[in-house]
Amino acid sequence: MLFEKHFIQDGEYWFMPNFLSEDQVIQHESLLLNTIEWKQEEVYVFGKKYKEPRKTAWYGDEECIYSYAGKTNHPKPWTEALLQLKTNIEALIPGASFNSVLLNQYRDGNDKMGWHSDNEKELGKNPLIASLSLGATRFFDLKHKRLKSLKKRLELPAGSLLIMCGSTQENWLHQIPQQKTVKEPRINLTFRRVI
Ligand SMILES: O=C(O)CCC(=O)C(=O)O
Repeated sequence: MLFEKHFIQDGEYWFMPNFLSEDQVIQHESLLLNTIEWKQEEVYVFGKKYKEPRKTAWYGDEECIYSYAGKTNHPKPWTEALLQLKTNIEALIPGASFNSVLLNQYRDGNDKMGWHSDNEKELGKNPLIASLSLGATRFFDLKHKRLKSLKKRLELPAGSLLIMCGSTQENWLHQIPQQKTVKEPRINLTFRRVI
């Protein structure tokens, strides 16, 4: 299995459309939907409380405390299935070693994730983020932080693996936009190394 490597201005991403087979996708999707402790978290934006427009969960090594959207998160311990996925992804990327995974569940096309970069200080400089998609295909948008005309729209189908690396988080934002026509759920797992 090989990655398609894409070198973009001030960044880099790698893509593998078929990291998981169709059977593996179905197995993992139903297992994760049913066994992960999903929560719809509340966040404060300019002092106002909102429910996040998706469900999330955080799993990993015990010491991986991670601040996200102004909150400190303690991970749940790895499940067998998550550990297996982590090991299989690490085997494809020389030097990769993840100690945590953030899971997002987009219940349908109304759920979304706004523009952001994974640039929290706990991830260090130039983090490598491995993002596995299951369920509905959704758009994944990228835009350069300074060069406003630089934008990209990818589609992330079930079973695909996207790696963001190099200085992508420093220079680019990404989002999962709403897609009202999508009626099925999507699950995304981003494997990370928290320092
Ligand atoms: O759902 C996705 O593909 C993106 C997830 C994401 O951007 C994140 O977890 O930071």
